[in-house]
Amino acid sequence: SSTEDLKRVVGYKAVDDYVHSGMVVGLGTGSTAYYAIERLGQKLQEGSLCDVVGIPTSTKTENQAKSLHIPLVTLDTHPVVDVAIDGADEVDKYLNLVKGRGGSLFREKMIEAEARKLVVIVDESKLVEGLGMTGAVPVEVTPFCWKHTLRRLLGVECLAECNVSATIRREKGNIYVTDNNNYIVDLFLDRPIPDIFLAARQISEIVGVVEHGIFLNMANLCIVSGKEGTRVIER
Ligand code: DER
Repeated sequence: SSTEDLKRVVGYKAVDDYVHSGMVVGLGTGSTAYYAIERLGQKLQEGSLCDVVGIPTSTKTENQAKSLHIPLVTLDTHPVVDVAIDGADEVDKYLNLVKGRGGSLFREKMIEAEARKLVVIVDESKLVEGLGMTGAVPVEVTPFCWKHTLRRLLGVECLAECNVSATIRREKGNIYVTDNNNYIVDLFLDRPIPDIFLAARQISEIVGVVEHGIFLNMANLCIVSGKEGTRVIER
């Protein structure tokens, strides 16, 4: 089946198996989370779910949820999230993640950090041995002196042997601006991150860094779809 079918299967399964009436649901961002949001809208519309409110992790997700008439709230009024459902760019065997290639990592991490259960939904192409090899490790940075922050990111001590390169993310030639009016620096490594906990800490210590796309010890389970069907990996 096509990759879209694989995304739809896990998106729908996440809602069918983990969202119950009365829940506060963190709504992820990306082409896989898209299907979970679609399914939630469907079930609220048909009445098989009720009294569910969503907390969107991006304006893109907010717009999709609004078009499906999913009632939306924020962490300010609903600080406890019963379940969050989101995609990922990479998932390792401990369910540590790389996220943010879609540009929404800050709000995703803020909302998913409050989730009692984070359900990650991926097609099997996202499963990796070591993090940081299939593409960018995104880092949200302040616009103020972003070149200085980019230079500091190039020098993260524990990534010294990974030959790090870094680019400011652009969209149609202009610097990409996140929902939070920040920029994104994409880090590229030529080998997997040796110590992801140390890397996460050293990246966060750089003052111009707002947040990064390494999500450690956050996912509770991961629903994976592949040619042989779907399976659930628990942490
Ligand atoms: O950018 C993000 O954090 C997205 O959730 C990304 O990690 C997954 O997007 P995809 O489902 O479109 O691959």
